[in-house]
Amino acid sequence: MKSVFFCIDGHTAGNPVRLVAGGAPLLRGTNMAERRADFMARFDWIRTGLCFEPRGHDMMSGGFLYPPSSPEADCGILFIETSGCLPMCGHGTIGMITFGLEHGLIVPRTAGRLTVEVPAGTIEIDYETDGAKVASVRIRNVPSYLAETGIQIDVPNFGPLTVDVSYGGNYYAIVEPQGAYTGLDDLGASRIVELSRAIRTLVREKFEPVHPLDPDIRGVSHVLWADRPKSAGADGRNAVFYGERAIDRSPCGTGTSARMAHLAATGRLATGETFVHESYIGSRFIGRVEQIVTLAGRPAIIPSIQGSAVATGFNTIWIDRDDPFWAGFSVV
Ligand code: PYC
Repeated sequence: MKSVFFCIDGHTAGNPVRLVAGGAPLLRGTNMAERRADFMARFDWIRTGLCFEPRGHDMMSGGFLYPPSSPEADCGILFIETSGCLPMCGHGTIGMITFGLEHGLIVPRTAGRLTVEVPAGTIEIDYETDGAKVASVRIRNVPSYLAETGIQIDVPNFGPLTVDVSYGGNYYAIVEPQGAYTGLDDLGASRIVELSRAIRTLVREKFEPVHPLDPDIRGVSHVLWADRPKSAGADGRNAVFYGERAIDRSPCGTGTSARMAHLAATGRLATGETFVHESYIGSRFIGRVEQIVTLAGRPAIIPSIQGSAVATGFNTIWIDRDDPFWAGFSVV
């Protein structure tokens, strides 16, 4: 049996985005959180088949557009990635909104504005065009908050670290320069991946965050290494680890949101202030603290993230059950 998926491939600030424009399964559920649960229970083979080797790679990320459940929204997004079906993905949203608008899959009711349902909640988008192209997309993200501070871990062959956990649509263990961690360039990509896996395991042993409004959103999935900016005009740099071997090539939308919530909660970023975040490869998102809110009684922020994406081609991919690697594989 062959299942065929028509994809628009591209990238947001360097990180891959695969918008699956044809072949989305019909899902049960009245909102994107319920549809995500149904997809994970019945269709996870589509994610692994499209994201893992041999059809994808360690960083592969993307998703599907679905009709919204509320009449106020323009569309829904279901995210797929090597790390799972994320509640929210910033670079993925910027890419899928860009490709969807450029190829007529999303037709806005109000030019320049969209309301989008994602598993983590509802986000507001505004975007700018340049002719037929989408020049930039800004996401007003879900409430983001600092979940825990001062988690002490001892990383084998590295040393002790004190880590905070912050939420920006996913939960991030945030490592700031300290002790043996003197900066991203001193570590290099392979060492960041190796250490991140150990750090994620050690943090998970000590703390399991649970979203105060949605218990299905839980657990530290990503590790964000914070660093000083490298180029003029940036306020910070990061490397976000996800899956088993990926470093985000973009500055990471939910990571930037989590980092802004972390900085705001520790008095280092004020409401209305921008935060230009550089990625490991030097691409940028412009973040901003839009509003201070409360999330089930906890102090939180509404962050925005702005960036741009480029489509690189159409890709018709099939998954054939006769292929021994039909569901994909990952070499860890
Ligand atoms: O941009 O939110 C993001 C993201 C999550 C994982 C990779 N990118």
